[in-house]
Parts: sequence; structure tokens; C-alpha cells
Amino acid sequence: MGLAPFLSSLVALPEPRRAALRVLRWDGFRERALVLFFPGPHSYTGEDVVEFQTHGNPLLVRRLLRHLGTLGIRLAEPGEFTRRALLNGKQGLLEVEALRDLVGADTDTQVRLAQARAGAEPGWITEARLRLKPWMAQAEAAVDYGEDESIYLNLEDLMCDLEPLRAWFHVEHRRAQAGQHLRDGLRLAVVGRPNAGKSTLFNALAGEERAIVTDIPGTTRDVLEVRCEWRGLPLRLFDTAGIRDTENPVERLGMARVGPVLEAADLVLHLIPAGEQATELIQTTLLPFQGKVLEVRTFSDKSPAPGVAVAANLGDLDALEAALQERLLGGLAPDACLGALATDRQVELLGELARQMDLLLDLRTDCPPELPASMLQGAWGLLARLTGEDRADGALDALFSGFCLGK
Ligand SMILES: Nc1nc2c(ncn2[C@@H]2O[C@H](COP(=O)(O)OP(=O)(O)OP(=O)(O)O)[C@@H](O)[C@H]2O)c(=O)[nH]1
Ligand SMILES: [Mg+2]
Repeated sequence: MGLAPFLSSLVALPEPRRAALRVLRWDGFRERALVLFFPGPHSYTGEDVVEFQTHGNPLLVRRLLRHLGTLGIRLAEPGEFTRRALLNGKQGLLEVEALRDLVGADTDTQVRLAQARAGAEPGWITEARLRLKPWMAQAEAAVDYGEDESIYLNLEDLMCDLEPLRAWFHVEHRRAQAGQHLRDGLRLAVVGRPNAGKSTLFNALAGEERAIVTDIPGTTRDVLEVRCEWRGLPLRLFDTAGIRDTENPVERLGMARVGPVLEAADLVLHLIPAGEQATELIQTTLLPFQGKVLEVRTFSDKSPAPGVAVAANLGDLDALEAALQERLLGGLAPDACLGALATDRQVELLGELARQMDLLLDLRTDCPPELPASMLQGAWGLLARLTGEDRADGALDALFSGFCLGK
């Protein structure tokens, strides 16, 4: 049953898709509101949708909602509108995931990345299907009829035709991994000896004077955190107490807080003033995190330094930008990730897809057709899981719990 009968006592619905001023009447209230009616299937969810734009008084809205409750209408659960849109085929899974990311985006780059994913299915998925389909048919025919009917699968031709697919999948996987970092925001910890310039760099990246900077060693004690976007990179930055041998109890407490920050970081920026060596104490502290430590030379305005050298007080940070792109985005610029898939689910499936193509294209050309047939099926199935067409993915609850009410 449509929505109109439920609402007949409250309001006369306007023409479909035409905004109209109407008076809503209930319990002695008379509310002039803008009313919109989208009959299914041409609506967001595919079902009848009615929108009331009332005055913003929360009490008024509560009273209206309470009255709607007596008419048999309840509040939507988080993401329920979009869930219905998905189940009614109005939106694809990739689009829904993009929408969730758009709603949750904190920075300009995150908004742009989510918007770029929100449209139609990526072209490479459509193209991949077109390329795979005829080979699947041929492989199945070779398995079913094979030698009896002289139907053979020419694996050399298959490999030649599908080689570009392998390359695309790998490129898209790489872009998606970078996109995933941008989507989640990068956790960067700034560590080093006192006066290494940590807080100066922290402030420069944050674009505001958040941390106190002085030339007195041991200025920063607490861990400071700031979320920001620096040159297109969404960051969660952590400034920490300088690490050194000291009897000062407050500094020691500060240093004790560095460990958990190191644990949680995606990347640790180890600041060493140009021309110096890292102290043994810091080297020992960073030993367990070696894989994610990036050495950054500070005070490059005082003496030239090799590698990633910066002078944060002068805003000279280009070398750091390049190094972050290299380490975290595989050398891609943030803009190069526009349109890339980016959720954990998507990145994992893309990785499997790329591996599946590697297996297929590395087969011996004289192998029995059952092997390529099952690998082609596997790749096809992964594409279906990626776009949500298989409907077997139990991930929907997790997905929709990330939505807010009213979406
Ligand atoms: N010339 C120059 N001075 C810098 C640079 N970076 C920081 N400074 C100065 O060095 C001093 C120490 O900088 P901070 O950023 O407070 O150093 P820190 O590592 O946070 O020090 P603690 O909080 O004590 O551990 C300040 O006087 C800064 O202005 C740089 O790249 N070049
Ligand atoms: Mg400091």
C-alpha cells in the first residue's frame, strides 16, 4: 500500500514531484509546511516518499513525529532509506558505500573522493565484464564438450586478450590502497629529541599555532592531536614530548606517552636536526616500529641535509610532501585517486581480483581447460561481490550502521 492513505487525515498530498505549501492539521496544531510527494518507483528508495519541510522548532517536529506514529509511521533506522534504495535496485552497493563516505567525510579531499565514486559503476568494471564473458563461455564449452566435439580453449589468445585486464586490476588496486589511506586519514606521529623542531613542524602541517614552540628543550609534554588536511592529505597529527635522558618527572611522564602514539601511527616522522645523528635512546625507542619510520632532517635552512629535509619555520616542506606521497600513496598525488575505490571491503576484493588474474595468466598454456574455467569464474564472482550483485555479502548491517538517521 502507498503512503497517501496513511496521511489523508493530516494533509492533502500535492502533485508528484511539485513542492506545494500545505497546512498540516493534527491535535489542534496548524503547521504551514512545504510538502513534496515522490510516488514510487521514481523516488530515492523506489517506494512512495513524502517530505515535510516544517518550521525548525524541535518541539513542533517531535509533536508531528508523535502524531505520525499514531498513523502507523515510524522513524527510519540509520541508513534505512538507502538500504531500501539498495534492495529496490535504485542504487548499487558501490554507490551506497560512496554515499556513506560522503556523509562521513571530514576534509575537502575526502568529500571529493567520495563524490567521484558516487556516480555510475567505474568503467573498468564494465569493460572487465565485457572482456571476461566470451572467454568464460569458451572455457565452459571446452570443459563440457572438449575433445569429443573438438572444442579447445586457446589459452595463448586468452592471455593476450586478458593481459590488459591484469594491468588494470593492479593499477586500480594500487589506487584503491592510496584512496583507502586518504579516506581513513593518515595518522602521523612526530617524534625526536627535544628542540628537534617537532612542534614547529606540527603547527606548520596543521596550519595553526596549536603547540607551544620555544627554544627551551622539553617544552612539549602532553601528546597533542590535530585533524587537518595538508596539501590534499587528510591527516591526524600527533605532537609528542622530546625523548632524552632526564630526571625531570614531568618530562618523563610526557615521554611515557609517546609509546602508544607510535603504536597507533601509520607513519612516524623521526625529526633529526640537519648535521646530527639520532641518539641511541631514540633509536632504541623506534626499533620496534622501523617499518613505518620516516627520517626527516629539520633545520635545513641552517645546514644542507640529504634525504627528506625541511625548514618548517620557513614553510619549506616540499620534500616532506613528496615523501608522504611516496610512502603512503605509492607515489600517487591525492588527485590521482579520484574515482578510485577505497573502502576496506573494496580494497580487499580488488586485491583478490588482481591475484586471481595473476594466477590465470601465469597458467601453463597446455593445462586442462578446467583450470582457466574455474579462475575465470572466480574473477567473475569477485566482480559480482564488488558491485554487490551477488547479494551474498553479509556486510550490509556493518555498512548501514555507518549511516546517520534520515539517510
Ligand atoms: N632555523 C630553524 N629553526 C627552527 C626550525 N624548526 C624549529 N626551529 C626552532 O627551534 C626551536 C625548537 O622548536 P620546537 O618546535 O619547539 O621543538 P620541539 O622539538 O617541539 O621541542 P620540545 O617540545 O622541547 O621537544 C624553536 O625556537 C623553533 O623556532 C627550523 O627548521 N629552522
Ligand atoms: Mg614541542
